Parts: sequence; C-alpha cells; structure tokens
Amino acid sequence: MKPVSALLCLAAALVSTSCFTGKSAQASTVTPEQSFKAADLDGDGKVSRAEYDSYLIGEMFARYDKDKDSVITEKEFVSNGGTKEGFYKVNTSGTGKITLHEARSSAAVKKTLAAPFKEADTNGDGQVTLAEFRISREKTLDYVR
Ligand SMILES: [Ca+2]
Ligand SMILES: [Ca+2]
Ligand SMILES: [Ca+2]
Repeated sequence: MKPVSALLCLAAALVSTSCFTGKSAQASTVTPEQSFKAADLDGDGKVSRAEYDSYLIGEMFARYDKDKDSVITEKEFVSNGGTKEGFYKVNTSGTGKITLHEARSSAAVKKTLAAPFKEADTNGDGQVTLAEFRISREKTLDYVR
C-alpha cells in the first residue's frame, strides 16, 4: 500500500511547515531542541514512539483545524493539501469530522508515522535522542518530499 502523502505531512510538522504553507523557503522559527522538548512528554531526554506519535498528531491536528472547533472537517483537510481518500482513512467513523481522539487512535496515521520514526531512531532502540533527532531532521525532510 502506498503511503498517503497528506499524512506524510504530519511527519513534516516536526521539521518544517512547508507541507502546510506551500512555502518551502520560509524558515521555521522552531529549533530542533524546542521541537524535541515539546515531543518528550515525560522529559527523560528521549522520545518514544508513543510520544512521537502523540506530538506529531497533536501538531497535525492544530494545523488542520483552522477554525479551532476541535474537529477536522473534510473541507479543512483537503484545503490543507490532503486527499478525500486520506481523510476517510482517518475518519473511520465516517462522520465527516475527525476528532483528536480519532486521529490519535487511527491505524492509518500510526502506520504512516512508523517509517519516519524508524528513520529517526538510527540505533533502533525504540527511543529517539536529541542527537538522533538532529540527524533525522534532514532525512525526514527528504522522506516527505
Ligand atoms: Ca520521553
Ligand atoms: Ca475545524
Ligand atoms: Ca535510538
């Protein structure tokens, strides 16, 4: 199965805003350290897969939910560069509105985030350190291109 490109934009949330703004030249004001700290929920200096997913999905959700009503509509999803197919892959309830809970529990989203996490975790111990995170930033950018 081919990954849904719109969902790959979630992975870009950590490293770039280009997927969402369409302006790749626009530099992000968020440093890798800041992103890493935000992702490391328990503050142990490592980002686990669960923390990684949680952070990226939260970021993605905030970006897609333009009107901040805590749901992503099909219109919001598509206007952010997503596809209808991608939308209904996440919106398993078929209500036309993706909730944060739905996004977090989406198998499609988790599946999409497996590859960038694996790339980031260069020594394969299931945790991403800041050093690994720094290296992976560039790789993730390549991945989502
Ligand atoms: Ca952690
Ligand atoms: Ca909304
Ligand atoms: Ca690691």
